[in-house]
Amino acid sequence: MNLNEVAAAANTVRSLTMDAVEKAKSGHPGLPMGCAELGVLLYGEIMSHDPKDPKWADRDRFVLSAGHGCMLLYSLLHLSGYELSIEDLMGFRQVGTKTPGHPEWGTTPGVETTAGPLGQGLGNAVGMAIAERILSAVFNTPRHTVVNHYTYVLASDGDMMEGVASEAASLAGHLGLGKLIVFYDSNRITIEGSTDLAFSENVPARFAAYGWHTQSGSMYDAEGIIRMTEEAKRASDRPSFIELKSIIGKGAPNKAGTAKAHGEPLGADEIKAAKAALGIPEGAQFFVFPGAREYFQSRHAAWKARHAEWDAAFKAWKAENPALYEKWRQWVESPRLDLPAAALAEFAQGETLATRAASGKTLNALARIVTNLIGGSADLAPSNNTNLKDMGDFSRSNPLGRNFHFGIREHGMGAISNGIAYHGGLRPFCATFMVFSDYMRPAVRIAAIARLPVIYVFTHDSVFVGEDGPTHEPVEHLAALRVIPNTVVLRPADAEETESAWRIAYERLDGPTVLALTRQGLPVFPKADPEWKANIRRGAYIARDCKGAPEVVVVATGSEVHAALKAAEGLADRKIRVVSMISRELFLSQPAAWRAALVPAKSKKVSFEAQVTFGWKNLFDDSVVSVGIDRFGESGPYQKLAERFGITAAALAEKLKALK
Ligand SMILES: Cc1ncc(C[n+]2csc(CCOP(=O)(O)OP(=O)(O)O)c2C)c(N)n1
Ligand SMILES: [Mg+2]
Repeated sequence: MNLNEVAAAANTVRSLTMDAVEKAKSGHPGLPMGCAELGVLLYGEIMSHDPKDPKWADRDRFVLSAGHGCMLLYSLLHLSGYELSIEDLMGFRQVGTKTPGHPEWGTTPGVETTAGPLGQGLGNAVGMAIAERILSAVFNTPRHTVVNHYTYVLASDGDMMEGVASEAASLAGHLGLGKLIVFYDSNRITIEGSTDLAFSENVPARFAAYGWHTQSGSMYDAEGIIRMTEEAKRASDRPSFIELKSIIGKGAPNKAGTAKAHGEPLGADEIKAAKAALGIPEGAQFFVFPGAREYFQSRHAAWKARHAEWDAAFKAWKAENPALYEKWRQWVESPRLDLPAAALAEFAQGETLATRAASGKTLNALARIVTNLIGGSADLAPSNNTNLKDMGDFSRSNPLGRNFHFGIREHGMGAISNGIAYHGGLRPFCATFMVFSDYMRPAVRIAAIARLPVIYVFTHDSVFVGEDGPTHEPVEHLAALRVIPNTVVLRPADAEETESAWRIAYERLDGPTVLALTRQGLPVFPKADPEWKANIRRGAYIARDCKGAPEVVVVATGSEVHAALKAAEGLADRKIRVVSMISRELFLSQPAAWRAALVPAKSKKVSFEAQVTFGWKNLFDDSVVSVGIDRFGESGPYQKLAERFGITAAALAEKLKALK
């Protein structure tokens, strides 16, 4: 390691950051300037990566959890030779560039996560380290190692304060994820000023209590950082936490060490002074110090050699283990299998079971076919019906277990599931009561932004939870989940629809999918549409029809469909069509003519769903009559609640009779 070259590269990060933020007239110079040396060491000395092949399966992962510091990441990706030009850096924070205001997965080569909401990245990294643990156990053989990489994180004070990071770190410690190494940028400054305002705990002691290996040192001691990283690797039975005392905005003569350096351009005068102090020629913009490029260029041969070594090992492994390679192909290279046409689980007409129970059966059948499907619940597996029978528990000692026990940590569970999805090779699902989707919503939102194919099993999907009362009864949650772009919410109406729902969820790779499932039993009903299995994929189908054009179309979802069917049966003299709408998003994505054929413009429209009525007018028009529950629930037997809130066949029939 040539310390002069490292310094030149670090000061180049400072130079590029100051100018990019100044040019954009917005951004966060403090973290990149404060952590420039660590960044250079990570990309130049510590990490095994290949800028020419950013998707190399066995690369080390780097997660910038403090996503606001993304000029650090962009500068390093540029300098180390990823496809990110100096012009790209000049386009920082502009529309349509590869350098958005916070890192976005899929937008910039080499960016491993969408980050910015503090704490999420650390949670993602735990998921990545879990994925590495699993894949290494599945694919490595006594003769060959094809999965062997580290997950590095740079996290800030804000990351340390957020609950999601604590949840994820607690689980990481419990699981002993030895290949997870977190660097803590301990600059003791946040937006409002010193962390003395609100944060005085001993952070390394907290991580030690979680079961992590911890060390402390200086951000500006390059040899110390290398030494501590080696030490962290040696502590292979625990994740590692390295606190690095640092100075926010280091290099800015007046603003360094203050909140002024956090999140705004330094300003012309301060930049001028900083450039003079750093030795940047007067007037130079986006200046790259002599030696900085050379430093990274000198690394390319080593990176290439390491990658070639892996290629050779992989080739030999593949030749010796064709069956294992076939698994690799299905898991890692082309991550979706075509499912057999036959039903994953069979259900008899008239059989009554909760959709969560039907989901449990279907999920188990699916997991036997899709061998990289893994997941679990936040301590509610018996209620969510997510237990994978005879597939073991993932734990410190059993990396092959496919059932995850996330503990009562919904937010951490969401972030970790995202990390597993980012990593690749595995298909994650996770579960809780629908009402607690709020506890993990920020992670669901990022899954949606990054279009991660995470499957959420949210059971107990209405006031029909019953006796547990309003705290446990979701009323606004379907609306709240449906409103997230790129997300598909599926609310199946019986066991057969649940089987279809799992297929739709599994086949969907461009965003998260929610399964909204009942606690209470529902009868399996005969479907009027002989093509229902095809049409349900479009979001809706005709569950019961009338002769000729319908006078009324009742659009019901989930548990309300069978009540709607009963109501329509009792009004046999009326022309009533019942549509089961498993997904509003899928329905809305269909051509207008198809939608109008299902729900004709001339018919009266009634929506029927045991949650808030918000959104149904948007789906059709103002004339829609919405039967729902626009208030919080109550505690009591669910049949009584159904009567109280008017979500019964009888109550609906009265409404239909009264329709003008
Ligand atoms: C969940 C979340 N809340 C709030 C913010 C807004 N925000 C961005 S950075 C920051 C805190 C900055 O302090 P620190 O994390 O120590 O970063 P530093 O200033 O040291 O770069 C805040 C509150 C955010 N990005 N995410
Ligand atoms: Mg800070």
